[in-house]
Amino acid sequence: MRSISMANSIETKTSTSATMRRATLIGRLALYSLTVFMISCLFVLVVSCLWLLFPLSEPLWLLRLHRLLVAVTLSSGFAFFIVLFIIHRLFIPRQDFSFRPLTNAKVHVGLTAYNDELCIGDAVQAFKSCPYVDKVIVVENNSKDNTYQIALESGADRVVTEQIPGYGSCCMRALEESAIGLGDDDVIVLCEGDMTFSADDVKKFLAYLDNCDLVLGTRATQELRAAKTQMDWLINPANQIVAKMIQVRFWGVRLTDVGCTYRAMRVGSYHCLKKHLWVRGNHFSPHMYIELLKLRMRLIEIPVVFQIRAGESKGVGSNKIKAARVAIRMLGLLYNT
Ligand SMILES: Nc1nc2c(ncn2[C@@H]2O[C@H](COP(=O)(O)OP(=O)(O)O)[C@@H](O)[C@H]2O)c(=O)[nH]1
Ligand SMILES: [Mg+2]
Repeated sequence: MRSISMANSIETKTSTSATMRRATLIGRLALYSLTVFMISCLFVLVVSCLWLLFPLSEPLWLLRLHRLLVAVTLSSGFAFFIVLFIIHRLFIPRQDFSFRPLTNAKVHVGLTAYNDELCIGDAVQAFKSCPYVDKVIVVENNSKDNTYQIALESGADRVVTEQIPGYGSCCMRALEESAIGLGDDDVIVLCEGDMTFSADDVKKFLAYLDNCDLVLGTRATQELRAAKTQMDWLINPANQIVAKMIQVRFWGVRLTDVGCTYRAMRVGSYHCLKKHLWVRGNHFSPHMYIELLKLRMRLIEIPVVFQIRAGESKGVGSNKIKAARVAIRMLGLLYNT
């Protein structure tokens, strides 16, 4: 097999900073031109509707505004096409696929928990009985209930209390704690301890880690989702839209979900990434892989099973107001990246 690239674990080492700068500039141009295109399409629609309201008088200002908006729409759409399909292809080197088989890799799972006494015990036991998993570490976020004791009694190898509140704080600590005692070619898995995800999916993550730095779960696959989960009629498509915007910025990667905690990473790649992680809130999930993509590391998204949460949601759940706030923060991250 000729083109198997075993050598380099992390693309950062081979990517020059000039390539990274070019990728940033071209990615931003693509994202901004698409944004202008979408906004101007919306305005063209509004002005066309206004026109219908003034069928006889046809005011001149409306005609001029309409012409201007159509011109902006056409030119931004054209710019988007040129940037993405011509400039990107010409100036950003293609990444060859990579194959670095995981041989006898140890796997540590970090579970997040916050007032999750109803589910953390079952989650720990499920991951402990998974044959691929060596250790299960629970990071609870200063819970007021019995999460700590139940996690310990259920067989967690370690239970740690993270004092700084926030989903992102909990995830960062879970990654850090899971990496303790592991070598660069071992694996850390991040998951929620709320029983929405399945321990049986660990084997899927391990299979794809041969080819990348981070394997990310997606909850967007209907065939793997319980009938009534928090990924409902609005949260699911909204997640997919934000994911596609990220995809435009980092053209080449394929994304369909922005809020899935379940993911697995090579420890060596995590050590390169961790100094770039800082988001403590609910928008940590895309922040982690946006930083990874900025470093031109490899990411593969895979479908995972998604079930109904046991106990009350502390994050977004299916709350539309919270979801809108988190989506705005995620887009804020993306546009400033
Ligand atoms: N929102 C939130 N979640 C936290 C916090 N600390 C830990 N978590 C954990 O992060 C995960 C995500 O929260 P969850 O309630 O499941 O939100 P959902 O997935 O949007 O329903 C769960 O495992 C929580 O227990 C925190 O301070 N805020
Ligand atoms: Mg959850």
